[in-house]
Amino acid sequence: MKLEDIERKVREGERLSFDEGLFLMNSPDLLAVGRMADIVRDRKNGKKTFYIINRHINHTNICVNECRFCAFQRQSGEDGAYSMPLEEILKSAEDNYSDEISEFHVVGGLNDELPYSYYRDVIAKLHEKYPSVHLQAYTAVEIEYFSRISGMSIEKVLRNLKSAGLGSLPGGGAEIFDNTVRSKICPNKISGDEWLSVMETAHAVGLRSNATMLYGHIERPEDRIDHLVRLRELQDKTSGFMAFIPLAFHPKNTEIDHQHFTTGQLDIRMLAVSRLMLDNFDHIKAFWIMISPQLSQLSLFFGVDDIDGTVIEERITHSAGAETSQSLTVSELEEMIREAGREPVRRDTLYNQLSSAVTG
Ligand code: V47
Repeated sequence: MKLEDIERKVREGERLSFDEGLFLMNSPDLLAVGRMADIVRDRKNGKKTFYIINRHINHTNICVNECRFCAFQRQSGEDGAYSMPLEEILKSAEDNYSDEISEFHVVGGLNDELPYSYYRDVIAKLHEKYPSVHLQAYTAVEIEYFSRISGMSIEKVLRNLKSAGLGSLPGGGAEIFDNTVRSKICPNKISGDEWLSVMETAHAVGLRSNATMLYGHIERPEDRIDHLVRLRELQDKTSGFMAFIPLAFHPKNTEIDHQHFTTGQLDIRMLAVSRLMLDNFDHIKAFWIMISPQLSQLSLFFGVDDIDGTVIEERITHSAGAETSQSLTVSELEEMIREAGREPVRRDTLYNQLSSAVTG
Protein backbone atom coordinates (compact mmCIF):
# COMPACT_ATOMS: atom_id res chain seq x y z
CA MET A 1 0.00 0.00 0.00
CA LYS A 2 1.25 3.52 -0.81
CA LEU A 3 0.41 6.88 0.67
CA GLU A 4 0.15 8.38 -2.83
CA ASP A 5 -2.64 5.93 -3.74
CA ILE A 6 -4.57 6.91 -0.64
CA GLU A 7 -4.01 10.57 -1.43
CA ARG A 8 -5.39 10.05 -4.95
CA LYS A 9 -8.52 8.44 -3.48
CA VAL A 10 -8.93 11.33 -1.03
CA ARG A 11 -8.59 13.90 -3.80
CA GLU A 12 -11.21 12.04 -5.86
CA GLY A 13 -13.57 11.73 -2.91
CA GLU A 14 -13.38 7.93 -2.75
CA ARG A 15 -14.08 6.06 0.47
CA LEU A 16 -11.07 4.67 2.35
CA SER A 17 -11.00 1.04 3.49
CA PHE A 18 -10.27 -0.36 6.96
CA ASP A 19 -6.74 -1.30 5.81
CA GLU A 20 -6.10 2.17 4.45
CA GLY A 21 -7.26 3.68 7.74
CA LEU A 22 -4.87 1.43 9.60
CA PHE A 23 -2.06 2.39 7.24
CA LEU A 24 -2.70 6.07 8.02
CA MET A 25 -2.82 5.32 11.73
CA ASN A 26 0.69 3.84 11.48
CA SER A 27 2.25 6.05 8.80
CA PRO A 28 5.39 7.93 9.86
CA ASP A 29 4.39 10.75 7.51
CA LEU A 30 2.02 12.59 9.84
CA LEU A 31 2.17 15.74 7.73
CA ALA A 32 0.92 13.84 4.68
CA VAL A 33 -1.97 12.44 6.72
CA GLY A 34 -2.77 15.95 7.91
CA ARG A 35 -2.58 17.40 4.39
CA MET A 36 -5.10 14.84 3.17
CA ALA A 37 -7.43 15.51 6.09
CA ASP A 38 -7.14 19.21 5.34
CA ILE A 39 -8.34 18.60 1.77
CA VAL A 40 -11.49 16.94 3.10
CA ARG A 41 -12.05 19.64 5.72
CA ASP A 42 -11.71 22.35 3.12
CA ARG A 43 -14.08 20.57 0.74
CA LYS A 44 -16.73 20.18 3.42
CA ASN A 45 -16.40 23.39 5.42
CA GLY A 46 -14.13 25.82 3.57
CA LYS A 47 -12.68 28.48 5.86
CA LYS A 48 -15.44 28.09 8.45
CA THR A 49 -14.46 26.93 11.93
CA PHE A 50 -17.35 26.45 14.30
CA TYR A 51 -17.72 27.10 18.00
CA ILE A 52 -20.66 27.28 20.36
CA ILE A 53 -21.45 29.22 23.51
CA ASN A 54 -22.51 26.43 25.82
CA ARG A 55 -22.46 25.32 29.39
CA HIS A 56 -21.83 21.82 30.71
CA ILE A 57 -24.00 20.53 33.55
CA ASN A 58 -22.95 17.27 35.24
CA HIS A 59 -25.92 16.66 37.50
CA THR A 60 -24.62 13.59 39.36
CA ASN A 61 -21.41 11.61 39.63
CA ILE A 62 -22.99 8.59 41.32
CA CYS A 63 -22.84 5.76 38.82
CA VAL A 64 -23.50 2.03 38.88
CA ASN A 65 -21.32 1.31 35.84
CA GLU A 66 -17.92 1.70 37.54
CA CYS A 67 -15.97 2.17 34.30
CA ARG A 68 -12.27 1.74 34.90
CA PHE A 69 -11.27 4.80 32.87
CA CYS A 70 -13.55 7.17 34.76
CA ALA A 71 -12.32 9.36 37.60
CA PHE A 72 -15.59 11.26 37.84
CA GLN A 73 -17.83 8.47 39.14
CA ARG A 74 -18.47 7.74 42.82
CA GLN A 75 -20.48 5.13 44.66
CA SER A 76 -23.30 6.52 46.72
CA GLY A 77 -22.11 7.47 50.20
CA GLU A 78 -18.51 7.69 49.03
CA ASP A 79 -16.53 10.86 49.66
CA GLY A 80 -17.25 13.43 46.97
CA ALA A 81 -20.42 11.72 45.72
CA TYR A 82 -23.08 14.22 44.70
CA SER A 83 -26.38 14.50 42.98
CA MET A 84 -27.93 17.86 42.31
CA PRO A 85 -31.54 18.42 43.27
CA LEU A 86 -33.56 20.09 40.49
CA GLU A 87 -33.31 23.52 42.15
CA GLU A 88 -29.53 23.24 42.21
CA ILE A 89 -29.44 22.35 38.52
CA LEU A 90 -31.52 25.39 37.74
CA LYS A 91 -29.22 27.48 39.90
CA SER A 92 -26.15 26.13 38.15
CA ALA A 93 -27.75 26.93 34.78
CA GLU A 94 -28.44 30.43 36.03
CA ASP A 95 -24.87 31.10 37.23
CA ASN A 96 -23.15 33.17 34.56
CA TYR A 97 -26.20 32.77 32.33
CA SER A 98 -26.36 35.13 29.41
CA ASP A 99 -28.60 35.30 26.35
CA GLU A 100 -25.59 34.27 24.29
CA ILE A 101 -25.73 30.72 25.67
CA SER A 102 -27.37 28.52 23.08
CA GLU A 103 -26.80 25.05 24.56
CA PHE A 104 -26.77 23.20 27.85
CA HIS A 105 -24.75 20.00 27.62
CA VAL A 106 -26.12 17.70 30.33
CA VAL A 107 -24.36 14.41 31.14
CA GLY A 108 -24.08 12.45 34.37
CA GLY A 109 -23.76 9.05 36.00
CA LEU A 110 -26.28 6.21 36.17
CA ASN A 111 -27.52 7.06 39.65
CA ASP A 112 -29.75 4.30 41.01
CA GLU A 113 -31.04 6.49 43.81
CA LEU A 114 -32.93 8.66 41.36
CA PRO A 115 -36.15 7.67 39.60
CA TYR A 116 -36.68 8.14 35.87
CA SER A 117 -38.98 11.08 36.64
CA TYR A 118 -35.97 13.03 37.98
CA TYR A 119 -34.09 12.67 34.71
CA ARG A 120 -37.17 13.71 32.76
CA ASP A 121 -37.79 16.67 35.08
CA VAL A 122 -34.22 17.92 34.57
CA ILE A 123 -35.10 18.33 30.90
CA ALA A 124 -38.61 19.63 31.49
CA LYS A 125 -37.52 22.25 34.05
CA LEU A 126 -34.55 23.47 32.05
CA HIS A 127 -36.71 23.67 28.95
CA GLU A 128 -39.46 25.51 30.79
CA LYS A 129 -37.05 28.10 32.17
CA TYR A 130 -34.83 28.40 29.07
CA PRO A 131 -37.05 27.55 26.10
CA SER A 132 -34.60 28.99 23.57
CA VAL A 133 -31.58 27.05 24.85
CA HIS A 134 -30.98 23.74 23.06
CA LEU A 135 -30.74 20.81 25.47
CA GLN A 136 -28.12 18.36 24.36
CA ALA A 137 -28.48 15.79 27.08
CA TYR A 138 -27.96 12.16 28.09
CA THR A 139 -25.66 9.78 26.26
CA ALA A 140 -26.91 6.58 24.62
CA VAL A 141 -25.74 4.80 27.79
CA GLU A 142 -27.99 6.94 29.98
CA ILE A 143 -30.93 6.49 27.59
CA GLU A 144 -30.61 2.69 27.76
CA TYR A 145 -30.43 2.91 31.56
CA PHE A 146 -33.61 5.03 31.66
CA SER A 147 -35.33 2.38 29.60
CA ARG A 148 -34.42 -0.26 32.20
CA ILE A 149 -35.48 1.78 35.24
CA SER A 150 -38.69 3.08 33.68
CA GLY A 151 -39.79 -0.14 32.00
CA MET A 152 -40.32 1.83 28.79
CA SER A 153 -38.76 0.90 25.45
CA ILE A 154 -35.79 2.93 24.28
CA GLU A 155 -37.95 4.51 21.63
CA LYS A 156 -40.55 5.49 24.21
CA VAL A 157 -37.93 7.02 26.51
CA LEU A 158 -36.53 9.04 23.64
CA ARG A 159 -39.98 10.26 22.59
CA ASN A 160 -40.86 11.06 26.20
CA LEU A 161 -37.68 13.11 26.72
CA LYS A 162 -38.12 14.78 23.36
CA SER A 163 -41.61 15.89 24.34
CA ALA A 164 -40.13 17.31 27.57
CA GLY A 165 -37.69 19.43 25.57
CA LEU A 166 -34.68 17.26 24.73
CA GLY A 167 -33.02 18.62 21.59
CA SER A 168 -30.27 16.13 20.74
CA LEU A 169 -27.93 13.56 22.26
CA PRO A 170 -24.25 14.10 23.04
CA GLY A 171 -21.79 11.55 21.72
CA GLY A 172 -20.45 10.15 24.99
CA GLY A 173 -20.42 6.57 26.20
CA ALA A 174 -19.17 5.15 22.90
CA GLU A 175 -15.66 4.53 24.32
CA ILE A 176 -14.33 1.76 22.06
CA PHE A 177 -16.83 -0.58 20.41
CA ASP A 178 -14.56 -3.64 20.27
CA ASN A 179 -15.91 -6.19 22.76
CA THR A 180 -12.55 -7.37 24.09
CA VAL A 181 -11.28 -3.90 24.93
CA ARG A 182 -14.69 -2.80 26.14
CA SER A 183 -14.96 -5.73 28.53
CA LYS A 184 -11.67 -4.65 30.09
CA ILE A 185 -12.24 -0.91 30.43
CA CYS A 186 -15.99 -0.80 31.10
CA PRO A 187 -17.34 -4.31 31.68
CA ASN A 188 -20.73 -3.15 32.98
CA LYS A 189 -21.48 -0.74 30.19
CA ILE A 190 -23.81 -1.51 27.26
CA SER A 191 -22.02 -3.05 24.29
CA GLY A 192 -20.91 -1.14 21.23
CA ASP A 193 -23.79 -2.68 19.25
CA GLU A 194 -26.27 -1.52 21.88
CA TRP A 195 -24.79 1.99 21.82
CA LEU A 196 -25.19 2.07 18.05
CA SER A 197 -28.71 0.71 18.29
CA VAL A 198 -29.80 3.46 20.74
CA MET A 199 -28.36 6.04 18.35
CA GLU A 200 -30.18 4.46 15.41
CA THR A 201 -33.46 4.72 17.33
CA ALA A 202 -32.70 8.32 18.36
CA HIS A 203 -32.08 9.28 14.74
CA ALA A 204 -35.30 7.51 13.72
CA VAL A 205 -37.37 9.58 16.16
CA GLY A 206 -35.80 12.79 14.87
CA LEU A 207 -33.12 13.38 17.49
CA ARG A 208 -29.72 14.06 16.00
CA SER A 209 -26.56 13.23 17.92
CA ASN A 210 -22.81 13.35 18.09
CA ALA A 211 -20.40 10.43 18.36
CA THR A 212 -17.19 10.03 20.33
CA MET A 213 -14.38 7.55 20.80
CA LEU A 214 -12.17 7.27 23.87
CA TYR A 215 -8.59 6.58 22.74
CA GLY A 216 -5.16 6.39 24.33
CA HIS A 217 -5.81 3.63 26.90
CA ILE A 218 -5.39 -0.07 26.06
CA GLU A 219 -6.90 -0.09 22.57
CA ARG A 220 -4.94 -0.96 19.44
CA PRO A 221 -4.89 1.10 16.24
CA GLU A 222 -7.12 -1.63 14.72
CA ASP A 223 -9.75 -1.01 17.40
CA ARG A 224 -9.81 2.70 16.61
CA ILE A 225 -10.34 2.09 12.90
CA ASP A 226 -12.99 -0.56 13.61
CA HIS A 227 -14.81 2.03 15.75
CA LEU A 228 -14.72 4.61 12.96
CA VAL A 229 -15.91 2.11 10.32
CA ARG A 230 -18.87 1.08 12.48
CA LEU A 231 -19.88 4.70 12.98
CA ARG A 232 -19.57 5.30 9.26
CA GLU A 233 -21.86 2.33 8.55
CA LEU A 234 -24.59 3.64 10.84
CA GLN A 235 -24.23 7.13 9.41
CA ASP A 236 -24.78 5.68 5.91
CA LYS A 237 -28.12 4.40 7.16
CA THR A 238 -29.39 7.35 9.23
CA SER A 239 -27.35 10.53 8.49
CA GLY A 240 -28.19 11.40 12.09
CA PHE A 241 -24.71 12.15 13.39
CA MET A 242 -23.54 15.75 13.33
CA ALA A 243 -19.99 15.69 14.67
CA PHE A 244 -17.38 13.17 15.69
CA ILE A 245 -15.19 13.95 18.70
CA PRO A 246 -12.19 11.76 19.57
CA LEU A 247 -11.68 11.97 23.34
CA ALA A 248 -8.11 11.71 24.65
CA PHE A 249 -7.92 9.43 27.68
CA HIS A 250 -6.84 11.14 30.92
CA PRO A 251 -5.44 8.51 33.32
CA LYS A 252 -5.13 10.39 36.61
CA ASN A 253 -7.30 9.04 39.46
CA THR A 254 -8.56 6.17 37.28
CA GLU A 255 -7.95 2.41 37.47
CA ILE A 256 -5.89 2.61 34.27
CA ASP A 257 -3.47 5.06 35.83
CA HIS A 258 -0.35 3.26 34.61
CA GLN A 259 -1.05 4.79 31.18
CA HIS A 260 0.56 8.06 30.13
CA PHE A 261 -1.42 11.02 28.93
CA THR A 262 -1.83 10.89 25.16
CA THR A 263 0.86 12.53 23.05
CA GLY A 264 0.46 15.48 20.72
CA GLN A 265 1.15 13.40 17.62
CA LEU A 266 -1.50 10.84 18.57
CA ASP A 267 -4.11 13.52 19.33
CA ILE A 268 -3.49 15.26 16.01
CA ARG A 269 -3.32 11.99 14.06
CA MET A 270 -6.55 10.71 15.61
CA LEU A 271 -8.37 13.83 14.47
CA ALA A 272 -6.89 13.67 10.96
CA VAL A 273 -7.61 9.96 10.48
CA SER A 274 -11.16 10.48 11.77
CA ARG A 275 -11.66 13.23 9.18
CA LEU A 276 -10.43 10.87 6.47
CA MET A 277 -12.40 7.77 7.50
CA LEU A 278 -15.69 9.49 8.39
CA ASP A 279 -16.42 10.75 4.90
CA ASN A 280 -20.14 10.98 5.73
CA PHE A 281 -19.75 13.15 8.86
CA ASP A 282 -19.95 16.90 8.31
CA HIS A 283 -17.88 17.89 11.32
CA ILE A 284 -14.82 16.77 13.27
CA LYS A 285 -14.53 18.43 16.64
CA ALA A 286 -11.44 18.95 18.78
CA PHE A 287 -12.50 19.13 22.43
CA TRP A 288 -9.99 21.69 23.71
CA ILE A 289 -10.75 20.78 27.32
CA MET A 290 -9.04 17.44 26.71
CA ILE A 291 -6.23 18.28 24.29
CA SER A 292 -5.56 21.94 25.18
CA PRO A 293 -6.46 25.08 23.27
CA GLN A 294 -2.98 25.12 21.70
CA LEU A 295 -3.26 21.67 20.14
CA SER A 296 -6.87 22.32 19.16
CA GLN A 297 -5.72 25.34 17.20
CA LEU A 298 -3.06 23.29 15.41
CA SER A 299 -5.62 20.60 14.66
CA LEU A 300 -7.38 23.09 12.39
CA PHE A 301 -4.61 22.25 9.91
CA PHE A 302 -5.30 18.52 10.35
CA GLY A 303 -8.96 18.16 9.42
CA VAL A 304 -10.77 19.84 12.30
CA ASP A 305 -13.54 22.39 11.67
CA ASP A 306 -15.04 22.70 15.17
CA ILE A 307 -13.45 23.52 18.51
CA ASP A 308 -16.50 22.98 20.71
CA GLY A 309 -17.19 25.98 22.88
CA THR A 310 -16.97 28.04 25.98
CA VAL A 311 -17.88 24.91 28.04
CA ILE A 312 -17.82 26.37 31.62
CA GLU A 313 -17.26 23.97 34.51
CA GLU A 314 -16.46 20.60 32.98
CA ARG A 315 -15.97 17.95 35.66
CA ILE A 316 -15.37 14.64 33.88
CA THR A 317 -11.95 15.35 32.37
CA HIS A 318 -10.86 17.56 35.21
CA SER A 319 -11.46 14.72 37.69
CA ALA A 320 -8.98 12.71 35.60
CA GLY A 321 -6.16 15.21 35.65
CA ALA A 322 -6.91 17.72 32.88
CA GLU A 323 -4.94 20.88 33.51
CA THR A 324 -6.81 23.03 31.02
CA SER A 325 -8.97 25.85 32.29
CA GLN A 326 -12.66 25.12 32.65
CA SER A 327 -13.80 27.78 30.23
CA LEU A 328 -12.64 30.00 27.41
CA THR A 329 -14.16 33.31 26.44
CA VAL A 330 -15.65 33.96 23.03
CA SER A 331 -12.83 36.33 22.14
CA GLU A 332 -10.24 33.71 23.07
CA LEU A 333 -11.98 31.12 20.90
CA GLU A 334 -12.37 33.53 18.00
CA GLU A 335 -8.78 34.70 18.26
CA MET A 336 -7.52 31.10 18.14
CA ILE A 337 -9.51 30.50 14.97
CA ARG A 338 -8.60 33.78 13.27
CA GLU A 339 -4.94 33.40 14.06
CA ALA A 340 -5.02 30.08 12.20
CA GLY A 341 -6.38 31.88 9.14
CA ARG A 342 -9.93 30.62 9.47
CA GLU A 343 -13.28 32.28 9.81
CA PRO A 344 -14.90 31.82 13.24
CA VAL A 345 -18.55 30.88 12.99
CA ARG A 346 -20.69 30.90 16.09
CA ARG A 347 -23.18 28.07 15.72
CA ASP A 348 -26.07 26.53 17.55
CA THR A 349 -26.11 22.81 18.37
CA LEU A 350 -27.53 21.89 14.96
CA TYR A 351 -24.85 23.93 13.16
CA ASN A 352 -27.07 26.83 12.20
CA GLN A 353 -24.95 29.94 11.94
CA LEU A 354 -25.79 32.49 14.63
CA SER A 355 -25.61 36.25 14.47
CA SER A 356 -22.32 38.06 14.52
CA ALA A 357 -19.83 37.38 17.26
CA VAL A 358 -19.78 39.08 20.60
CA THR A 359 -16.67 39.89 22.52
CA GLY A 360 -16.14 38.98 26.09
O1 V47 B 1 -18.45 9.17 27.76
C1 V47 B 1 -14.63 9.61 30.85
C2 V47 B 1 -15.17 10.31 28.46
C3 V47 B 1 -17.18 11.21 27.95
C4 V47 B 1 -12.53 10.00 30.88
O2 V47 B 1 -21.11 15.21 22.15
C5 V47 B 1 -13.03 10.42 29.65
O3 V47 B 1 -20.33 17.18 21.69
C6 V47 B 1 -10.96 11.09 29.02
O4 V47 B 1 -18.88 12.56 25.69
N1 V47 B 1 -10.40 10.69 30.17
C7 V47 B 1 -18.12 12.33 28.29
N2 V47 B 1 -12.26 10.96 28.73
C8 V47 B 1 -17.80 13.59 27.50
C9 V47 B 1 -18.39 13.56 26.12
C10 V47 B 1 -18.38 14.78 25.28
C11 V47 B 1 -17.50 15.80 25.53
C12 V47 B 1 -17.54 16.93 24.71
C13 V47 B 1 -18.44 17.05 23.69
C14 V47 B 1 -19.31 16.01 23.45
C15 V47 B 1 -20.31 16.12 22.35
C16 V47 B 1 -19.28 14.85 24.23
O5 V47 B 1 -15.92 11.49 28.53
C17 V47 B 1 -17.47 9.84 28.46
C18 V47 B 1 -16.14 9.16 28.30
O6 V47 B 1 -15.99 8.67 27.01
N3 V47 B 1 -14.33 10.14 29.65
N4 V47 B 1 -13.53 9.52 31.62
C19 V47 B 1 -11.14 10.15 31.15
N5 V47 B 1 -10.58 9.73 32.27
